[in-house]
Amino acid sequence: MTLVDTPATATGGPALAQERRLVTAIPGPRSQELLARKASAVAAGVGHTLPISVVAAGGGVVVDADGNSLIDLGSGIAVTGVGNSAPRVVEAVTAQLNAFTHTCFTVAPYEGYVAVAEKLNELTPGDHVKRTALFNSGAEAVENAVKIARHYTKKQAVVAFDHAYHGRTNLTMGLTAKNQPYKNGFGPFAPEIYRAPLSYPFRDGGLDGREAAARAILGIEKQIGAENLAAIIIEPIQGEGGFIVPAPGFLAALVEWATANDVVFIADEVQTGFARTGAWFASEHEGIVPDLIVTAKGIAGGLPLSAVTGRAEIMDAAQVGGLGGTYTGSPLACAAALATIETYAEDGLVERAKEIGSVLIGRLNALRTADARIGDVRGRGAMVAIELVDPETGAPDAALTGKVAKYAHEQGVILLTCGTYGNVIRFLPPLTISDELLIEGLGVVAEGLKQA
Ligand code: PLZ
Repeated sequence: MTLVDTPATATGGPALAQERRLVTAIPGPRSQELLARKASAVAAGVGHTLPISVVAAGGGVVVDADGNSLIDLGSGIAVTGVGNSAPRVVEAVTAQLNAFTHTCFTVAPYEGYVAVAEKLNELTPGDHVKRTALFNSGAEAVENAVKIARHYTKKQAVVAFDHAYHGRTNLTMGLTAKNQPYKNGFGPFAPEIYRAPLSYPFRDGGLDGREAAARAILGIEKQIGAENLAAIIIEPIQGEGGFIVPAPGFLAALVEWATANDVVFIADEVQTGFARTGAWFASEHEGIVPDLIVTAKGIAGGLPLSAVTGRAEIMDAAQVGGLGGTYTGSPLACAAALATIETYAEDGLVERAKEIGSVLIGRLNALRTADARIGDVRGRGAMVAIELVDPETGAPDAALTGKVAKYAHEQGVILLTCGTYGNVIRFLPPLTISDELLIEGLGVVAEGLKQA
């Protein structure tokens, strides 16, 4: 018996034929076989969106074991901005694999980690002196940002926002807003976490950014008190919560208040970071300089890596040995990150994200004009969403959203949904996707809306 029935012998990367190709129904027989094995081997709580067995991916497509080629509008949730198996990443990781695979940076350091820290210190907003610490996952980096902020301020409370998503570990479940499926039955959650109202222009009844910030700040002052508050953590554009872009001025007013009150402002740029929004970091669109910035996902072309970067005096507050972890800043992930960052810069992918954004926003707005079920089109760069509603009442329409997503999956398009009310379709294509594939994918979504 072989351990793997369907070895991933296919070569991925950008050389893969860039086409949507359906040779079986989805799922095809080989994918069904894997899903049956998954059901009997993998814990039921680990779900999947697409019923396929992936063997290769690259450019703007994902290929399954039956030979179907799907248009990728998800990038593995905003991870493969440079595309799957991006050539520079493959080369750098292969070289690192041949040199050494692990020493534990806190036992015996190596250059890759330091070079990634230098790059992040240079690329993130603000020209103050910075330091970086590396971790494995977004949630782990968020936890460490909170640890660092508490240590520096000698305060304990943390404020997160309505619709926030920060992870699935215990502290980050507490920061995450949505009960199902993330929190239900998994408590008790960590203490000293408080929730403030967000700026959500589509559902805020005309509140502008400054007014929404004043509402949040009043609540914080009355219910917590700045003298107890270590940090405010917020996604500059909310991801899982529904691609909510706060009204202009909201983030800047929060930063201003935090700075005046010895509260650390943490930007969670796990989903928005690294060229995704048409800037290196989404904070730049609002002209804010976070004290700490958390990154992951798009940082390393698919290898697990995350980071906290921020003001040297805050980052350096923790005692030696207070930050670390066996695999944090793995040499393989660091090699991948350096190659990934080089790819964004050398291949003009920040600009490409803007172009993808114009294609998406233009076509989705045209759809919206003709279809009142599309209540809102929003986002920046290659991070765009539509919110689906009942045209009469404006109530969220999760059922319609589910139908459109299912249709897209059956037609060979990887399409993700999100939102507190499950009524948002989000577009997160790799920045290496062609306009042709992107437009074809959007066409499938439009057809799904028509048929639903
Ligand atoms: N902060 C803003 O978007 C991860 C979650 C996927 P990890 N979002 C995708 C899922 O269903 O688990 C995310 C994020 C923001 C933190 C995280 C957490 O990052 O790398 O998944 O831990």
